Amino acid sequence: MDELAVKLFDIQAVKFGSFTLKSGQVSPIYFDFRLIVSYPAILEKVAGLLWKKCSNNATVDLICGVPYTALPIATLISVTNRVPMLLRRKEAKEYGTKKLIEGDFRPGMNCIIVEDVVTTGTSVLETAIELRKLGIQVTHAIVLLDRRQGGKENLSKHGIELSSVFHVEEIMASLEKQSKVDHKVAEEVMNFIRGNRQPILNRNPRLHVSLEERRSSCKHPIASRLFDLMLAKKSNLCVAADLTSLDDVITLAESIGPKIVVLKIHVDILEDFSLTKIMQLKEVARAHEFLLMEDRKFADIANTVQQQFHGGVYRISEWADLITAHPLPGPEMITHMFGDSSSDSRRTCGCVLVLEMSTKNALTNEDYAKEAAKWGLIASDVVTGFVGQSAPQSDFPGWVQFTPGVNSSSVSGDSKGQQYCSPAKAVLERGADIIIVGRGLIKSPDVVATAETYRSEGWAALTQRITNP
Ligand code: 5IU
Repeated sequence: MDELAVKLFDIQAVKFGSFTLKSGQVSPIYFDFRLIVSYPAILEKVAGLLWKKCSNNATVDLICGVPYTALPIATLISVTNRVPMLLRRKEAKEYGTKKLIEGDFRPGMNCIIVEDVVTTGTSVLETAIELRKLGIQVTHAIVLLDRRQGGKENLSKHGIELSSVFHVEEIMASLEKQSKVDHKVAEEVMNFIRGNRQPILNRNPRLHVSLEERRSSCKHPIASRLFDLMLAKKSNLCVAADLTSLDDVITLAESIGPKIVVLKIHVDILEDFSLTKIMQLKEVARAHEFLLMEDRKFADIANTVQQQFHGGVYRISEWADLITAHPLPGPEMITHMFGDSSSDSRRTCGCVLVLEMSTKNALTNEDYAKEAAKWGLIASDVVTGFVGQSAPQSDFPGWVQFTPGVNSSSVSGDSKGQQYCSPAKAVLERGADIIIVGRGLIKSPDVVATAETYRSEGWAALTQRITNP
Protein backbone atom coordinates (compact mmCIF):
# COMPACT_ATOMS: atom_id res chain seq x y z
CA MET A 1 0.00 0.00 0.00
CA ASP A 2 2.87 2.36 0.91
CA GLU A 3 4.42 1.59 -2.43
CA LEU A 4 1.27 2.44 -4.37
CA ALA A 5 0.83 5.72 -2.46
CA VAL A 6 4.40 6.71 -3.35
CA LYS A 7 3.91 5.76 -7.00
CA LEU A 8 0.75 7.85 -7.20
CA PHE A 9 2.69 10.76 -5.72
CA ASP A 10 5.60 10.26 -8.13
CA ILE A 11 3.35 10.40 -11.20
CA GLN A 12 1.59 13.46 -9.71
CA ALA A 13 -1.74 11.74 -9.34
CA VAL A 14 -1.57 13.12 -5.78
CA LYS A 15 -0.49 16.75 -5.57
CA PHE A 16 0.04 19.27 -2.79
CA GLY A 17 -0.44 23.03 -3.05
CA SER A 18 -3.52 25.19 -3.21
CA PHE A 19 -6.42 23.93 -5.33
CA THR A 20 -9.88 25.41 -5.72
CA LEU A 21 -12.47 22.63 -5.63
CA LYS A 22 -15.85 22.59 -7.39
CA SER A 23 -17.41 23.58 -4.07
CA GLY A 24 -15.29 26.77 -4.02
CA GLN A 25 -13.18 25.46 -1.10
CA VAL A 26 -9.42 25.75 -1.34
CA SER A 27 -7.83 22.36 -0.72
CA PRO A 28 -4.14 21.68 0.10
CA ILE A 29 -4.35 18.28 -1.67
CA TYR A 30 -5.59 17.24 -5.10
CA PHE A 31 -6.10 13.82 -6.67
CA ASP A 32 -5.94 13.34 -10.41
CA PHE A 33 -6.27 9.62 -11.04
CA ARG A 34 -6.86 10.12 -14.77
CA LEU A 35 -3.07 9.99 -15.11
CA ILE A 36 -3.02 6.33 -14.12
CA VAL A 37 -3.82 5.25 -17.71
CA SER A 38 -0.32 6.35 -18.74
CA TYR A 39 1.31 3.90 -16.29
CA PRO A 40 0.28 0.30 -17.07
CA ALA A 41 1.98 -1.20 -14.01
CA ILE A 42 0.14 1.21 -11.68
CA LEU A 43 -3.13 0.59 -13.51
CA GLU A 44 -2.64 -3.14 -13.03
CA LYS A 45 -1.87 -2.71 -9.33
CA VAL A 46 -4.92 -0.50 -8.78
CA ALA A 47 -7.22 -2.93 -10.61
CA GLY A 48 -5.85 -5.84 -8.55
CA LEU A 49 -6.36 -4.07 -5.22
CA LEU A 50 -9.88 -2.97 -6.16
CA TRP A 51 -10.87 -6.46 -7.20
CA LYS A 52 -9.60 -7.89 -3.89
CA LYS A 53 -11.94 -5.49 -2.08
CA CYS A 54 -15.06 -7.13 -3.41
CA SER A 55 -14.32 -10.57 -4.73
CA ASN A 56 -14.63 -12.19 -1.28
CA ASN A 57 -17.83 -10.68 -0.07
CA ALA A 58 -20.13 -10.15 -3.01
CA THR A 59 -21.68 -12.05 -5.86
CA VAL A 60 -20.33 -10.50 -9.00
CA ASP A 61 -22.08 -11.12 -12.30
CA LEU A 62 -21.09 -7.85 -13.91
CA ILE A 63 -18.98 -4.78 -13.31
CA CYS A 64 -19.54 -1.21 -14.46
CA GLY A 65 -17.13 1.74 -14.20
CA VAL A 66 -18.32 5.29 -13.50
CA PRO A 67 -17.25 7.36 -16.53
CA TYR A 68 -14.53 8.29 -17.32
CA THR A 69 -11.55 7.65 -15.05
CA ALA A 70 -12.82 4.31 -13.78
CA LEU A 71 -13.56 2.90 -17.25
CA PRO A 72 -10.06 1.58 -18.03
CA ILE A 73 -9.77 0.27 -14.48
CA ALA A 74 -13.08 -1.59 -14.83
CA THR A 75 -11.99 -2.94 -18.21
CA LEU A 76 -8.82 -4.35 -16.74
CA ILE A 77 -10.69 -5.97 -13.84
CA SER A 78 -13.15 -7.43 -16.35
CA VAL A 79 -10.50 -8.93 -18.61
CA THR A 80 -8.24 -10.25 -15.86
CA ASN A 81 -11.02 -11.86 -13.86
CA ARG A 82 -13.29 -12.77 -16.75
CA VAL A 83 -16.19 -10.76 -15.34
CA PRO A 84 -18.40 -9.27 -18.05
CA MET A 85 -18.55 -5.49 -18.11
CA LEU A 86 -21.30 -2.97 -18.81
CA LEU A 87 -20.53 0.43 -20.28
CA ARG A 88 -22.28 3.48 -18.94
CA ARG A 89 -22.57 6.55 -21.13
CA LYS A 90 -21.68 9.83 -19.53
CA GLU A 91 -24.75 11.74 -20.75
CA ALA A 92 -26.77 12.89 -17.79
CA LYS A 93 -30.09 12.43 -19.51
CA GLU A 94 -31.74 10.12 -21.92
CA TYR A 95 -31.64 11.46 -25.42
CA GLY A 96 -34.26 9.83 -27.55
CA THR A 97 -33.75 6.13 -27.69
CA LYS A 98 -30.03 6.18 -26.99
CA LYS A 99 -29.28 3.60 -24.30
CA LEU A 100 -27.40 4.82 -21.25
CA ILE A 101 -26.11 1.33 -20.41
CA GLU A 102 -24.52 -0.79 -23.12
CA GLY A 103 -23.73 -4.51 -22.89
CA ASP A 104 -25.37 -7.86 -22.39
CA PHE A 105 -27.17 -8.67 -19.15
CA ARG A 106 -30.27 -10.28 -17.63
CA PRO A 107 -32.46 -8.56 -15.04
CA GLY A 108 -31.59 -9.81 -11.56
CA MET A 109 -27.84 -9.98 -12.22
CA ASN A 110 -25.62 -8.33 -9.61
CA CYS A 111 -23.34 -5.54 -10.79
CA ILE A 112 -20.40 -4.04 -8.91
CA ILE A 113 -19.71 -0.36 -9.55
CA VAL A 114 -16.08 0.76 -9.87
CA GLU A 115 -15.00 4.35 -9.18
CA ASP A 116 -11.70 6.20 -8.66
CA VAL A 117 -12.63 8.77 -6.00
CA VAL A 118 -15.79 9.04 -3.88
CA THR A 119 -16.62 12.26 -2.08
CA THR A 120 -20.39 12.37 -1.58
CA GLY A 121 -21.17 9.25 -3.60
CA THR A 122 -23.38 11.06 -6.10
CA SER A 123 -21.67 9.73 -9.24
CA VAL A 124 -21.81 6.15 -7.98
CA LEU A 125 -25.47 6.64 -7.10
CA GLU A 126 -26.31 8.03 -10.52
CA THR A 127 -24.77 4.96 -12.15
CA ALA A 128 -26.61 2.66 -9.72
CA ILE A 129 -29.92 4.35 -10.54
CA GLU A 130 -29.42 3.76 -14.28
CA LEU A 131 -28.51 0.10 -13.70
CA ARG A 132 -31.42 -0.47 -11.33
CA LYS A 133 -33.83 1.00 -13.89
CA LEU A 134 -32.92 -2.01 -16.04
CA GLY A 135 -33.56 -4.52 -13.25
CA ILE A 136 -29.86 -5.00 -12.46
CA GLN A 137 -29.04 -5.37 -8.75
CA VAL A 138 -26.44 -3.04 -7.26
CA THR A 139 -25.28 -3.86 -3.74
CA HIS A 140 -21.55 -3.05 -3.79
CA ALA A 141 -19.26 -0.33 -5.07
CA ILE A 142 -15.46 -0.35 -4.98
CA VAL A 143 -13.35 2.78 -5.00
CA LEU A 144 -9.65 3.58 -4.98
CA LEU A 145 -9.98 6.56 -2.63
CA ASP A 146 -12.79 7.43 -0.24
CA ARG A 147 -12.47 11.10 0.78
CA ARG A 148 -14.84 10.33 3.66
CA GLN A 149 -17.22 13.19 3.10
CA GLY A 150 -20.47 11.33 3.49
CA GLY A 151 -20.17 9.05 0.47
CA LYS A 152 -20.18 5.77 2.38
CA GLU A 153 -23.18 6.77 4.52
CA ASN A 154 -25.09 8.19 1.57
CA LEU A 155 -24.59 5.07 -0.52
CA SER A 156 -25.45 2.82 2.40
CA LYS A 157 -28.83 4.58 2.67
CA HIS A 158 -29.42 3.45 -0.90
CA GLY A 159 -28.44 -0.16 -0.20
CA ILE A 160 -24.91 0.09 -1.59
CA GLU A 161 -21.89 -1.01 0.46
CA LEU A 162 -18.78 1.00 -0.40
CA SER A 163 -15.33 -0.59 -0.05
CA SER A 164 -12.24 1.54 -0.57
CA VAL A 165 -8.57 0.78 -1.10
CA PHE A 166 -7.42 4.02 0.54
CA HIS A 167 -8.54 6.87 2.75
CA VAL A 168 -6.69 10.18 2.62
CA GLU A 169 -5.22 9.45 6.07
CA GLU A 170 -3.57 6.28 4.79
CA ILE A 171 -2.08 8.01 1.75
CA MET A 172 -0.70 10.79 3.95
CA ALA A 173 0.74 8.35 6.47
CA SER A 174 2.49 6.41 3.68
CA LEU A 175 3.90 9.54 2.06
CA GLU A 176 5.16 10.92 5.37
CA LYS A 177 6.74 7.59 6.23
CA GLN A 178 8.56 7.55 2.90
CA SER A 179 9.60 11.22 3.40
CA LYS A 180 7.67 12.40 0.35
CA VAL A 181 5.93 15.14 2.36
CA ASP A 182 7.04 16.83 5.53
CA HIS A 183 5.06 16.72 8.73
CA LYS A 184 3.74 20.27 8.31
CA VAL A 185 2.11 19.51 4.94
CA ALA A 186 0.71 16.23 6.25
CA GLU A 187 -0.81 18.04 9.21
CA GLU A 188 -2.28 20.77 7.02
CA VAL A 189 -3.91 18.17 4.78
CA MET A 190 -5.28 16.21 7.72
CA ASN A 191 -6.71 19.36 9.30
CA PHE A 192 -8.42 20.19 6.03
CA ILE A 193 -9.84 16.70 5.68
CA ARG A 194 -11.02 16.58 9.30
CA GLY A 195 -12.58 20.03 8.97
CA ASN A 196 -14.58 18.83 5.97
CA ARG A 197 -15.69 15.51 7.30
CA GLN A 198 -19.34 16.44 7.64
CA PRO A 199 -21.38 14.84 4.91
CA ILE A 200 -21.96 17.02 1.86
CA LEU A 201 -24.89 15.11 0.51
CA ASN A 202 -26.29 17.76 -1.77
CA ARG A 203 -24.32 18.79 -4.76
CA ASN A 204 -25.92 22.16 -5.25
CA PRO A 205 -26.19 24.53 -2.30
CA ARG A 206 -28.48 26.90 -4.25
CA LEU A 207 -31.33 24.44 -3.90
CA HIS A 208 -31.57 24.53 -0.14
CA VAL A 209 -30.94 28.17 0.69
CA SER A 210 -33.86 30.34 1.84
CA LEU A 211 -35.35 32.71 -0.72
CA GLU A 212 -34.54 35.67 1.56
CA GLU A 213 -30.89 34.67 1.57
CA ARG A 214 -30.88 34.13 -2.17
CA ARG A 215 -32.45 37.52 -2.69
CA SER A 216 -29.50 39.10 -0.90
CA SER A 217 -27.09 37.40 -3.37
CA CYS A 218 -28.83 38.79 -6.48
CA LYS A 219 -26.74 40.92 -8.80
CA HIS A 220 -29.66 42.02 -10.95
CA PRO A 221 -32.61 44.11 -9.66
CA ILE A 222 -35.13 42.02 -11.61
CA ALA A 223 -33.91 38.84 -9.87
CA SER A 224 -34.31 40.56 -6.47
CA ARG A 225 -37.78 41.72 -7.49
CA LEU A 226 -38.71 38.18 -8.51
CA PHE A 227 -37.64 36.78 -5.13
CA ASP A 228 -39.68 39.54 -3.42
CA LEU A 229 -42.74 38.65 -5.46
CA MET A 230 -42.34 34.93 -4.76
CA LEU A 231 -42.15 35.57 -1.03
CA ALA A 232 -45.05 38.02 -1.01
CA LYS A 233 -47.37 35.95 -3.21
CA LYS A 234 -46.20 32.50 -2.02
CA SER A 235 -45.96 31.54 -5.64
CA ASN A 236 -43.33 30.18 -8.00
CA LEU A 237 -45.70 29.90 -10.92
CA CYS A 238 -45.01 31.28 -14.38
CA VAL A 239 -47.77 30.81 -16.91
CA ALA A 240 -46.88 30.44 -20.58
CA ALA A 241 -49.70 32.40 -22.20
CA ASP A 242 -49.26 30.94 -25.67
CA LEU A 243 -52.40 32.51 -27.11
CA THR A 244 -52.57 34.23 -30.49
CA SER A 245 -54.59 37.25 -29.36
CA LEU A 246 -53.15 39.86 -27.05
CA ASP A 247 -56.67 40.73 -25.92
CA ASP A 248 -57.04 37.12 -24.72
CA VAL A 249 -53.65 37.29 -22.99
CA ILE A 250 -54.78 40.43 -21.16
CA THR A 251 -58.04 38.76 -20.07
CA LEU A 252 -56.11 35.69 -18.87
CA ALA A 253 -53.59 37.88 -17.02
CA GLU A 254 -56.36 39.79 -15.24
CA SER A 255 -57.89 36.57 -13.96
CA ILE A 256 -54.80 34.63 -12.88
CA GLY A 257 -52.64 37.67 -11.99
CA PRO A 258 -52.83 37.15 -8.20
CA LYS A 259 -51.58 33.54 -8.48
CA ILE A 260 -48.52 34.04 -10.67
CA VAL A 261 -45.13 35.74 -10.42
CA VAL A 262 -44.30 35.70 -14.14
CA LEU A 263 -46.37 35.73 -17.31
CA LYS A 264 -44.46 34.44 -20.32
CA ILE A 265 -45.45 35.33 -23.84
CA HIS A 266 -44.25 34.82 -27.41
CA VAL A 267 -44.81 38.23 -28.93
CA ASP A 268 -44.37 36.95 -32.49
CA ILE A 269 -47.42 34.66 -32.32
CA LEU A 270 -49.79 37.51 -31.45
CA GLU A 271 -52.04 38.46 -34.36
CA ASP A 272 -53.26 41.72 -32.82
CA PHE A 273 -49.99 43.05 -31.39
CA SER A 274 -49.72 46.79 -30.83
CA LEU A 275 -47.53 48.80 -28.50
CA THR A 276 -50.64 50.29 -26.91
CA LYS A 277 -52.02 46.86 -26.08
CA ILE A 278 -48.75 45.52 -24.76
CA MET A 279 -48.60 48.56 -22.47
CA GLN A 280 -52.09 47.59 -21.22
CA LEU A 281 -50.72 44.15 -20.40
CA LYS A 282 -47.81 45.83 -18.63
CA GLU A 283 -50.37 47.78 -16.60
CA VAL A 284 -52.08 44.52 -15.56
CA ALA A 285 -48.66 43.16 -14.60
CA ARG A 286 -48.05 46.23 -12.46
CA ALA A 287 -51.45 46.04 -10.80
CA HIS A 288 -51.24 42.32 -10.03
CA GLU A 289 -47.51 42.35 -9.38
CA PHE A 290 -46.03 39.87 -11.78
CA LEU A 291 -43.19 40.11 -14.28
CA LEU A 292 -43.60 39.98 -18.03
CA MET A 293 -41.27 37.59 -19.81
CA GLU A 294 -40.74 37.59 -23.57
CA ASP A 295 -39.58 34.14 -24.60
CA ARG A 296 -37.85 35.34 -27.78
CA LYS A 297 -34.79 33.06 -27.39
CA PHE A 298 -32.35 35.32 -29.20
CA ALA A 299 -29.49 33.50 -30.90
CA ASP A 300 -27.70 35.73 -33.40
CA ILE A 301 -24.71 38.04 -33.50
CA ALA A 302 -24.89 40.91 -31.02
CA ASN A 303 -25.38 43.55 -33.71
CA THR A 304 -28.54 41.82 -34.98
CA VAL A 305 -29.90 40.86 -31.57
CA GLN A 306 -29.49 44.42 -30.34
CA GLN A 307 -31.83 45.57 -33.14
CA GLN A 308 -34.27 42.70 -32.56
CA PHE A 309 -34.41 43.53 -28.86
CA HIS A 310 -34.76 47.32 -29.01
CA GLY A 311 -36.27 47.94 -32.45
CA GLY A 312 -38.60 46.54 -35.07
CA VAL A 313 -42.34 46.33 -34.51
CA TYR A 314 -42.14 44.88 -31.02
CA ARG A 315 -39.60 47.12 -29.20
CA ILE A 316 -39.24 44.37 -26.63
CA SER A 317 -36.80 46.21 -24.36
CA GLU A 318 -39.46 48.87 -23.66
CA TRP A 319 -41.84 46.47 -21.94
CA ALA A 320 -40.26 43.10 -21.10
CA ASP A 321 -39.00 42.49 -17.56
CA LEU A 322 -37.33 39.25 -18.62
CA ILE A 323 -36.00 38.13 -22.00
CA THR A 324 -34.74 34.67 -22.96
CA ALA A 325 -31.57 34.18 -25.02
CA HIS A 326 -29.60 31.18 -26.22
CA PRO A 327 -25.99 31.28 -25.03
CA LEU A 328 -24.95 29.68 -28.34
CA PRO A 329 -23.40 32.83 -29.88
CA GLY A 330 -21.23 33.45 -26.80
CA PRO A 331 -21.17 35.92 -23.91
CA GLU A 332 -20.56 38.99 -26.08
CA MET A 333 -24.03 38.68 -27.57
CA ILE A 334 -25.57 38.70 -24.11
CA THR A 335 -23.61 41.70 -22.89
CA HIS A 336 -24.01 43.76 -26.06
CA MET A 337 -27.67 43.08 -26.80
CA PHE A 338 -28.54 45.52 -24.04
CA GLY A 339 -26.45 48.32 -25.57
CA ASP A 340 -23.77 50.28 -23.72
CA SER A 341 -23.42 50.53 -19.97
CA SER A 342 -25.73 53.56 -19.81
CA SER A 343 -28.64 51.72 -21.40
CA ASP A 344 -31.64 51.60 -19.02
CA SER A 345 -32.63 48.15 -20.22
CA ARG A 346 -29.57 46.64 -18.52
CA ARG A 347 -31.34 47.14 -15.20
CA THR A 348 -35.03 47.06 -16.25
CA CYS A 349 -34.89 43.77 -18.17
CA GLY A 350 -33.10 40.60 -17.04
CA CYS A 351 -31.63 38.09 -19.43
CA VAL A 352 -32.60 34.45 -18.88
CA LEU A 353 -30.19 32.03 -20.53
CA VAL A 354 -31.56 28.89 -22.13
CA LEU A 355 -29.12 26.28 -20.82
CA GLU A 356 -31.25 23.21 -21.48
CA MET A 357 -34.45 22.57 -23.39
CA SER A 358 -37.33 20.31 -22.42
CA THR A 359 -37.69 18.69 -25.82
CA LYS A 360 -36.72 15.16 -26.85
CA ASN A 361 -33.31 14.92 -28.51
CA ALA A 362 -32.39 18.51 -27.59
CA LEU A 363 -28.72 19.26 -28.27
CA THR A 364 -28.36 21.17 -25.02
CA ASN A 365 -26.40 18.45 -23.22
CA GLU A 366 -24.67 18.66 -19.84
CA ASP A 367 -21.39 19.98 -21.23
CA TYR A 368 -23.14 22.70 -23.24
CA ALA A 369 -25.18 23.77 -20.23
CA LYS A 370 -22.16 23.88 -17.93
CA GLU A 371 -20.08 25.89 -20.39
CA ALA A 372 -22.98 28.24 -21.05
CA ALA A 373 -23.54 28.77 -17.33
CA LYS A 374 -19.91 29.94 -17.11
CA TRP A 375 -20.54 32.47 -19.86
CA GLY A 376 -23.56 33.62 -17.97
CA LEU A 377 -21.31 34.48 -15.06
CA ILE A 378 -19.11 36.54 -17.39
CA ALA A 379 -22.19 38.55 -18.37
CA SER A 380 -23.50 38.46 -14.83
CA ASP A 381 -24.56 42.10 -14.64
CA VAL A 382 -27.41 41.44 -17.10
CA VAL A 383 -28.25 37.79 -16.36
CA THR A 384 -31.02 37.01 -13.85
CA GLY A 385 -31.25 33.28 -14.29
CA PHE A 386 -31.57 30.39 -16.68
CA VAL A 387 -33.99 27.98 -18.25
CA GLY A 388 -32.98 24.45 -17.31
CA GLN A 389 -34.12 20.91 -16.74
CA SER A 390 -31.54 19.82 -14.17
CA ALA A 391 -30.24 21.37 -11.02
CA PRO A 392 -26.45 21.27 -11.19
CA GLN A 393 -26.01 23.74 -14.05
CA SER A 394 -25.45 26.67 -11.74
CA ASP A 395 -25.05 26.91 -8.01
CA PHE A 396 -25.04 30.72 -7.89
CA PRO A 397 -27.88 31.41 -5.42
CA GLY A 398 -28.74 34.82 -6.93
CA TRP A 399 -29.89 33.24 -10.21
CA VAL A 400 -33.34 31.85 -10.75
CA GLN A 401 -33.95 28.51 -12.49
CA PHE A 402 -37.02 28.49 -14.75
CA THR A 403 -38.24 25.05 -15.78
CA PRO A 404 -40.75 24.61 -18.61
CA GLY A 405 -42.36 21.33 -19.61
CA VAL A 406 -44.50 21.21 -16.44
CA ASN A 407 -47.92 19.60 -16.52
CA SER A 408 -49.80 17.86 -13.71
CA SER A 409 -51.79 15.54 -15.95
CA SER A 410 -50.55 12.04 -16.67
CA VAL A 411 -49.45 12.89 -20.22
CA SER A 412 -45.70 12.55 -20.65
CA GLY A 413 -45.54 15.12 -23.47
CA ASP A 414 -47.23 16.36 -26.59
CA SER A 415 -46.94 14.64 -29.96
CA LYS A 416 -44.35 17.16 -31.14
CA GLY A 417 -41.38 16.45 -28.89
CA GLN A 418 -42.36 18.36 -25.75
CA GLN A 419 -41.72 16.35 -22.54
CA TYR A 420 -43.60 16.94 -19.28
CA CYS A 421 -43.04 16.38 -15.61
CA SER A 422 -45.11 17.28 -12.55
CA PRO A 423 -44.57 20.49 -10.53
CA ALA A 424 -43.13 18.45 -7.62
CA LYS A 425 -40.67 16.63 -9.86
CA ALA A 426 -39.61 19.87 -11.55
CA VAL A 427 -38.84 21.49 -8.18
CA LEU A 428 -37.56 18.56 -6.13
CA GLU A 429 -35.66 16.56 -8.73
CA ARG A 430 -34.82 19.09 -11.42
CA GLY A 431 -34.01 22.15 -9.36
CA ALA A 432 -36.76 24.45 -10.66
CA ASP A 433 -37.28 27.66 -8.71
CA ILE A 434 -40.01 28.78 -11.08
CA ILE A 435 -42.27 26.26 -12.84
CA ILE A 436 -43.49 27.25 -16.31
CA VAL A 437 -46.94 25.90 -17.12
CA GLY A 438 -48.54 26.41 -20.53
CA ARG A 439 -51.25 24.20 -21.97
CA GLY A 440 -51.74 22.44 -18.63
CA LEU A 441 -53.35 25.71 -17.54
CA ILE A 442 -54.46 27.72 -20.54
CA LYS A 443 -56.46 24.83 -22.00
CA SER A 444 -58.18 24.07 -18.70
CA PRO A 445 -61.89 24.99 -18.36
CA ASP A 446 -61.28 26.90 -15.11
CA VAL A 447 -58.00 28.74 -15.41
CA VAL A 448 -58.23 30.43 -12.00
CA ALA A 449 -58.78 27.17 -10.11
CA THR A 450 -56.05 25.48 -12.14
CA ALA A 451 -53.65 28.35 -11.47
CA GLU A 452 -54.33 27.93 -7.75
CA THR A 453 -53.60 24.18 -7.97
CA TYR A 454 -50.29 24.75 -9.77
CA ARG A 455 -49.39 27.60 -7.40
CA SER A 456 -49.99 25.53 -4.30
CA GLU A 457 -48.25 22.41 -5.65
CA GLY A 458 -45.24 24.37 -6.89
CA TRP A 459 -44.94 26.38 -3.69
CA ALA A 460 -45.31 23.33 -1.43
CA ALA A 461 -42.52 21.58 -3.33
CA LEU A 462 -40.24 24.62 -3.13
CA THR A 463 -40.85 25.01 0.61
CA GLN A 464 -40.19 21.29 1.12
CA ARG A 465 -36.92 21.50 -0.83
CA ILE A 466 -35.68 24.44 1.23
CA THR A 467 -36.74 23.16 4.64
CA ASN A 468 -35.95 19.45 4.25
CA PRO A 469 -32.77 19.26 2.21
N1 5IU B 1 -40.46 26.24 -23.55
C1 5IU B 1 -40.49 24.88 -23.44
N2 5IU B 1 -39.32 24.18 -23.34
C2 5IU B 1 -38.12 24.77 -23.36
C3 5IU B 1 -38.11 26.19 -23.46
C4 5IU B 1 -39.27 26.89 -23.55
O1 5IU B 1 -41.55 24.28 -23.41
O2 5IU B 1 -37.10 24.11 -23.22
I1 5IU B 1 -36.35 27.12 -23.43
C5 5IU B 1 -41.65 27.07 -23.65
C6 5IU B 1 -42.53 26.79 -24.86
C7 5IU B 1 -43.88 27.12 -24.33
C8 5IU B 1 -43.85 26.74 -22.86
O3 5IU B 1 -44.09 28.52 -24.41
O4 5IU B 1 -42.49 26.86 -22.49
C9 5IU B 1 -44.35 25.36 -22.56
O5 5IU B 1 -45.67 25.20 -22.94
P1 5IU B 1 -46.53 23.89 -22.60
O6 5IU B 1 -46.57 23.77 -21.07
O7 5IU B 1 -47.85 24.19 -23.21
O8 5IU B 1 -45.86 22.71 -23.25
